[in-house]
Amino acid sequence: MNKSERFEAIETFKNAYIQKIEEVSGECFSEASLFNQYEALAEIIMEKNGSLWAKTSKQYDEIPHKRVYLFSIEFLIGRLLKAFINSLEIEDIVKTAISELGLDYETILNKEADPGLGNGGLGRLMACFLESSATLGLPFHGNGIHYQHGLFEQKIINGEQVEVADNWLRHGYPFEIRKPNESVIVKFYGDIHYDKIDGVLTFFYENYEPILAVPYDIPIKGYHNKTVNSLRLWSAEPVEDFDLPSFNQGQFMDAVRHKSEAEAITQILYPNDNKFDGKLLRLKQEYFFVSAGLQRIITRYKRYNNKCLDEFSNKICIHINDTHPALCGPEMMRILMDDEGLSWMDAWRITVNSLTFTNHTVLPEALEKWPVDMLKLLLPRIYMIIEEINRQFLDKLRIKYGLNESEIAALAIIQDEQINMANLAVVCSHSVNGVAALHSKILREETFRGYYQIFPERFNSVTNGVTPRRFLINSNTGLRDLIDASIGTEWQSDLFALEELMKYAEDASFMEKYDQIKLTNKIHLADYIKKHNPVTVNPNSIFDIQVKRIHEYKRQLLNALHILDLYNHLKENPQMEIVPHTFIFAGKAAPGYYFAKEIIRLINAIADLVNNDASIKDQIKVVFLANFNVTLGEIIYPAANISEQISTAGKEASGTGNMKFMMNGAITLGTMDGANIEIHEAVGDENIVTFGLSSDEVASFEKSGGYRSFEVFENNARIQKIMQQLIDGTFGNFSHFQSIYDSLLLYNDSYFVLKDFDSYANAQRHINDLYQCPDQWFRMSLSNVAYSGLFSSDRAILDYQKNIWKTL
Ligand code: 26Y
Repeated sequence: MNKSERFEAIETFKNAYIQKIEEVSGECFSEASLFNQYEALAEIIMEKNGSLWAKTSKQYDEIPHKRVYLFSIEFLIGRLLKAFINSLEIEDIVKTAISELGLDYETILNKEADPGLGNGGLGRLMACFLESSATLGLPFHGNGIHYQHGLFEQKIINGEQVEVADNWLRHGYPFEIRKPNESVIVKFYGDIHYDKIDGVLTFFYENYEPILAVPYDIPIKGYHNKTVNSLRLWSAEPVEDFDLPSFNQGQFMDAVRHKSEAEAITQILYPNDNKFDGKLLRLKQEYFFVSAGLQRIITRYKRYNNKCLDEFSNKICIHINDTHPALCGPEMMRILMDDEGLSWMDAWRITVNSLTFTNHTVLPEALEKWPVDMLKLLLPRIYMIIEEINRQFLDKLRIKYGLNESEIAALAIIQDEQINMANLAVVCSHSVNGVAALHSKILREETFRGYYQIFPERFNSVTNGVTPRRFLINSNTGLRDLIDASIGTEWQSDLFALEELMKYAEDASFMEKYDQIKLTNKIHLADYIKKHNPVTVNPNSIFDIQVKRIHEYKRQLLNALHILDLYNHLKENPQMEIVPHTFIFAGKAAPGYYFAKEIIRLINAIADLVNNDASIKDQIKVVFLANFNVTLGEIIYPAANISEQISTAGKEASGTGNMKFMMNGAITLGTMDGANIEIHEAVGDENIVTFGLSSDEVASFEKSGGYRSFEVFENNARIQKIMQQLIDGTFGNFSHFQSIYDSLLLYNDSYFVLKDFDSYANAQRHINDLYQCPDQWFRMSLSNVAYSGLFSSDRAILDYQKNIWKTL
């Protein structure tokens, strides 16, 4: 049988699959394990991808469009097998064949590891961008790190987060191809000497430590087309493996040490998001994937362009995802000057014209600042180049722009013996953008104010988006089928077409089907909850969900304290009735972030109290689901009624979970922050519930030293009660939450939790009322689906193409 015929009919697929199972397992079909069944399916699909992959590369080489390379230290891609199968339009055949063979499709898919090669929003956004670009057929490739261990697995033990190493490669990963032939050397430490040779200053880099960078490529398949792009992840290895017999004991130990030091670079993903901690190994990671990626891109470019780099920036765009790859600037200068022999001026022109930069956070503690001493020691040549970029830039500020010394100091790349990586990224790029309208405004007016004054043309804004394939089509098949049956399938590649759904807003039979789908999704989640947590939830209750990293600014604490208050209400008024509510949380805390871990412990303590109190008659339930990741998200988003997006205004750059919920018909309960503002605009005021201080109000309190949380406390008996409960033994004698109490009262509540409390509680009451009008609720929910077109990553990628990468 020809391989391409495998997918043409159920029978041919069955035969091919049986054969593949026997090949991978070395056993008869009936003896093979579940893992073999998964492996075989993955392999068959990879063979199909492989031939499309080769064709795509060839096409790109023949018609040389401008290529975009996305440099990111995180790519949170999620499981791939189902996405591949659906994108290849073979789901029906594969599913039916597998079931006719007496196997279970979903169970097989569940054997796949979920690669946790990212922390949260930023890494997941990159995965959405890869998927959208492939779907749009664009030459767009990712460049990142092949972490041996991804983000830790979270367990909840006695209500607390416990971290377990994530060994995602334990059983091998069938979707990557190792390409040892394309390995490159990345150099660390050492000394720089220079000499004038033929009148030209020439640099020699000696005594460096070479590390081998080996690429692993993962195919990125476009939806319902033939495009396969690449995500290239670099793995660190010792340059030479050692030859045992020739070593004496001492050399052997050195060699082993060198091997493990080399491999350490790509051993683990740093689990912090939003807190910079300046570790040498992290700096090594940043340079490692930047250098490896750029070397390879430039080598390849020269091969196809007669070794001439003049046109490089017209053909290639290197996109810097946050500051983590900001060494792209100096590294590109190094390659162009030291390896390719270009002058500083030519190298600088090519560098700036090739680089574009996106910022993802304005929290000051997240901004990367590397000590000069560390950088100088680890990357001596790169440091020299940064110094020179800085020197020339400051001269320009003085001479061309006439800035005074204090204005200049604020814009310097090197400040207080530290390299300010955001400043480096802005200076080395020709475009800087934020990820939602408000965030971009804050970048222009606050974070990069001085830069905006001198380079206004560099500043852009692109609101984030998410891929509807993963977050609706493949994960909410009920809704997908209903939409297809109602308005056709065009919306799958043009999400704006969902607006047509509004013609069903008054259609009772559509509403019935729509509500039934939501209920089915909620039952599915309820089953998952039952399996993993000691609680049974009512699928007819409101599913009110907050899933995201645990952080003070995201204010899971506000949500938790409100639940405690609601519980108090129910206890005080036994006759009171509300629509039953299930409050669902999930998310990881950075292992070193004590306060975030206390928030998890508090949520679980509240869950324990509330779920086990029969007197409130199951009116509220609280669930904390362990180990939130992309796979769990795919079960959660389709089941939500309420999407909690309640960050302190001005702090959440965009948010993307808000978009995933919206697409699945959840109603946003949110502050006017990040992309919530644009969601509000898209759906209209009547289809969202907003509350709380505006970002201007927060900023003006902050400028005057914060607000006085004690005053709020003094004047609010309900707040007094919940605060008291944190420390009075309500949660058992040993379960006090002193640090939470102190942060809210003694340390003035930096994230305005108490300040926004009443407004939030009112918003929650409003939701309770709205839910009791099914027609209105349906209309609100449908409007959220219908107006989610703007939040497709297809739209975001088109914006980048048009305004930033200039590839359209
Ligand atoms: C420097 C290090 C500590 C660091 C590591 C990870 C700093 C930041 C991060 C990750 C940031 C991040 O995920 N930001 C989120 O990016 C999303 C995509 O743009 C936004 O939607 C979200 O609001 C923002 O918090």
